[in-house]
Amino acid sequence: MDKIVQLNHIVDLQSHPISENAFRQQCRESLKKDGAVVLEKFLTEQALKSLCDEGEAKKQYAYYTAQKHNIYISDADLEYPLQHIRNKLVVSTKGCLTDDQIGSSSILRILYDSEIFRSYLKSVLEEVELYPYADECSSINLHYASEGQELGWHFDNSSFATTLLIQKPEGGGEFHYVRGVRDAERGEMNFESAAKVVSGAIEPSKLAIEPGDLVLFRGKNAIHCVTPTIGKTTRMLAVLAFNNKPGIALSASARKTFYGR
Ligand SMILES: O=C(O)CCC(=O)C(=O)O
Ligand SMILES: [Fe+2]
Repeated sequence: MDKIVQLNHIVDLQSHPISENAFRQQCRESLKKDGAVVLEKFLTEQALKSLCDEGEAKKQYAYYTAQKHNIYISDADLEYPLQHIRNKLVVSTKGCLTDDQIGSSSILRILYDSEIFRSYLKSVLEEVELYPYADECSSINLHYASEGQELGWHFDNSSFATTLLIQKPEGGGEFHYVRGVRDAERGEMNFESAAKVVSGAIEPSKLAIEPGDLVLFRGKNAIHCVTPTIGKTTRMLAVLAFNNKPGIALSASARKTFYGR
């Protein structure tokens, strides 16, 4: 099948003309201004249905973890007390399906590999090139959060993330964030603000997202979390991860922690 025809089945290209320069520029400006872009109903109904079915069918193969981590998702820095925000532990509980468990015919893979989609991302993120992870786990992930499961406050290690909400729970599962808390490039940690966010003294922004929406988010300097799922419907969310340098792989210990192998 012609590539654009194939992409047309997955993405609502009428509402989101991702190959057009004017549209790309509009997204680029929103991302700069708001730190996040939500493309509503990015996936066609047919694609969303297919991903829901795939997610449900593969749920049993997901690796479930309950992890304690600091907000930087890094080892403790013993220059600071253990209760200091640098080392304070938060909890993340979720199930995860890794790249090598996502089939070659999956819509997620077709989208991930699509030249048009990648060129759109490069243009919006102002990156010269985008590369998949060099390990077999990290490029495409499908996250499951069943009742009570959540993602604790954290900064991402990667400079941006691309997510697609596949299934929304009855309650909870909300994406909360505060922009510009740290400046990783300048080594500015801004512990004070980060601590206020985690303690609830700073009110976070909430991103309203519905199934089928695409989110572009700069999570390296914006602290964020996902609140616990309420009810029996599992939150399912796909993460499409790219790097601006080739050959990046998660360390063996990070892989073990996140993916159990
Ligand atoms: O589940 C989400 O909406 C965000 C996921 C996220 O922050 C992450 O995977 O780092
Ligand atoms: Fe994140």
